[in-house]
Amino acid sequence: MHVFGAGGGTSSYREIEDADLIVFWGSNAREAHPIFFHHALKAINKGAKVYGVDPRRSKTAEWADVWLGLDVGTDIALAYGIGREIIHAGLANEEFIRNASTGFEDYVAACEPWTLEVTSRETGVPADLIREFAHDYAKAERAQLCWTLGITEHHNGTDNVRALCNLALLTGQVGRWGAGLVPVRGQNNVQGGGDMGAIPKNLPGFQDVGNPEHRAKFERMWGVPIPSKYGLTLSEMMEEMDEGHLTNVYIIGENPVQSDADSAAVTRRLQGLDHLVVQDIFLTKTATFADVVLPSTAAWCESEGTFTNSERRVQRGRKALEPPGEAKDDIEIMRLIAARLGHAWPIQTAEQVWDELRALSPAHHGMSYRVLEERGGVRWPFPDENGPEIAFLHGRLWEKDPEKRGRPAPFGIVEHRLPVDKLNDEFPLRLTTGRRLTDYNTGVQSGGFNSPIRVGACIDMSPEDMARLGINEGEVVRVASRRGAVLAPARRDPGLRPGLLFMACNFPDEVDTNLLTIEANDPISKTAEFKATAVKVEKTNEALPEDDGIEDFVKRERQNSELLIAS
Ligand SMILES: Nc1nc2c(c(=O)[nH]1)N[C@H]1C(S)=C(S)[C@@H](COP(=O)(O)OP(=O)(O)OC[C@H]3O[C@@H](n4cnc5c(=O)[nH]c(N)nc54)[C@H](O)[C@@H]3O)O[C@H]1N2
Ligand SMILES: Nc1nc2c(c(=O)[nH]1)N[C@H]1C(S)=C(S)[C@@H](COP(=O)(O)OP(=O)(O)OC[C@H]3O[C@@H](n4cnc5c(=O)[nH]c(N)nc54)[C@H](O)[C@@H]3O)O[C@H]1N2
Ligand SMILES: [Mo]
Repeated sequence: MHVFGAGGGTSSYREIEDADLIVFWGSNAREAHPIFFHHALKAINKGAKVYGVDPRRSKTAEWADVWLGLDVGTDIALAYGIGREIIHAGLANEEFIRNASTGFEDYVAACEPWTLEVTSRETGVPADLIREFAHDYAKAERAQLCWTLGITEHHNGTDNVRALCNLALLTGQVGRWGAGLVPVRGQNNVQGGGDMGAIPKNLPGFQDVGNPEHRAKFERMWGVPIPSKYGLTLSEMMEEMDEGHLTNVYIIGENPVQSDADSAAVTRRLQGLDHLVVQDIFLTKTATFADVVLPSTAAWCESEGTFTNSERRVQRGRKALEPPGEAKDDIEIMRLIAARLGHAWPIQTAEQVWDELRALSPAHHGMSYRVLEERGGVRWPFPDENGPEIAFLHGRLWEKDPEKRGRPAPFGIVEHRLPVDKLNDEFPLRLTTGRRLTDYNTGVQSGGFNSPIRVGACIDMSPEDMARLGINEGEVVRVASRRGAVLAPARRDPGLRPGLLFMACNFPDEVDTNLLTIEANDPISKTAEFKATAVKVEKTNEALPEDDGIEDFVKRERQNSELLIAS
């Protein structure tokens, strides 16, 4: 958004098939984005070179021709080192820089200290690999730079993203077919959530709440005044709960007791509320703290609607199963609540919701259900029903005519700063957290199934650390951070460098990973530093609790939280 003026990936899935260089930077797409990765595989089959930039030799890094195994939280240093090498080797795209960017001089100055030697020392990546990356990325005809949470879930995630955008501006690897910046979205419809205005600053269609014209348009349609004040992000809500300003909370389809950093603090806040409502398709751990649970048993396959994926393609979702019993879908529940609050919403169906959005959001205006059906999905912006579709964004930056080129993209001068949770003698190991193929987010929707390829809850350790600490594979160990401790069986992973540990965030029923993590938020995105926790690992005689069904689960969770609060 800051650099190019649009908060979305620049390229379409199909384009990666034609890329000759693909970078997965802090992205384990092999496990987390299998569909997208299959498009990448087509390019790999055609000979594309792949780089993996990840502290772990992840499943994706295993597919890479070159793996840059950097220390957690040193991405900005690495990007500067690459940038400096590109500049000094005379590989910068001077014409593109002149026409399409601003702030290049300052960027050159900021790169200058980051020689290959300095960068290598700071990041742990061998100098020759940094050099190889720089030359390949600059010389590639079409390079796709894909990143995800390894970049964004840090106290300086926004700065990290700016550092990667700098590399694309430096080389002109953006705004062309096959060349782009691709932050692959997390969930099947996280882009759609943003499109619909589930962002504290936005009305639907990325229209700023602060803009009186936008507000007036929505006020006319909705018949109510809209406050000009921005809403709160999730982490700001947590702060407001601490301050006692936010006392009533309504959670729809989210499980923050397990998914937010520093679970003990989250639990304490939810228990301190005057009133908590949870609307979910399962009785989650979060729901066990609710005053009212609204069972929304109409899941994605039981309701109509649309999904917007990472390439901004809106597709129809169709009801494949009848919802069980008297289950209502989320629209119906909200409509009934609105009615009790004295507002008779005329809208009943997903299509009516969609048509209202189309009337208000120019970028979605042309996407009627009919067009979505006929075309099998359409990418925004799509203002006109007959209009053409735009595959990649920011092609304007290549226009010869300065007027058509529009606002130039600024280089970002960012500072390399190490993670907030510092390593020391007491907490000498770096824990990073993330995903496994067979499990999904907090495990609510994917937990409890058996599969031979399922890894299960555990802590991954390097063979060196296991030997040093005298830990055997499968042995239950105690992992402790400055905030809490968990028990987990140890698993040997030769893809981890000594000093680095990995835990999935997918198995909180068995192991509450987020009891360990730190609530250090990026000042702009407000995302927590899930990817960098300082921990220690100790041998223990304690055993893992047995699985004992939902009633005991609820009882145990309540007891646990009381203990946590007491402590
Ligand atoms: N199977 C499965 N797929 C999923 C999900 C799931 O739960 N299960 N969840 C979905 C969601 S919501 C999301 S957001 C996406 C996330 O998709 P990804 O971001 O690909 O998943 P993660 O495993 O969280 O993190 C990616 C990588 O970041 C690396 N990393 C950690 N620290 C650093 C660092 O400092 N620098 C760099 N360069 N890398 C680092 C980790 O080692 C990890 O391999 O996945 C989606 N897809
Ligand atoms: N340590 C650590 N923590 C992390 C991360 C990490 O990498 N490491 N990743 C973070 C990321 S990227 C994400 S996205 C979050 C995910 O965090 P959450 O969003 O809290 O996790 P989910 O398990 O996806 O929870 C979604 C909930 O929605 C419910 N649900 C599903 N369909 C419907 C529906 O149709 N209607 C309603 N009402 N409910 C429904 C599900 O039952 C589930 O309870 O976790 C974050 N937490
Ligand atoms: Mo996510």
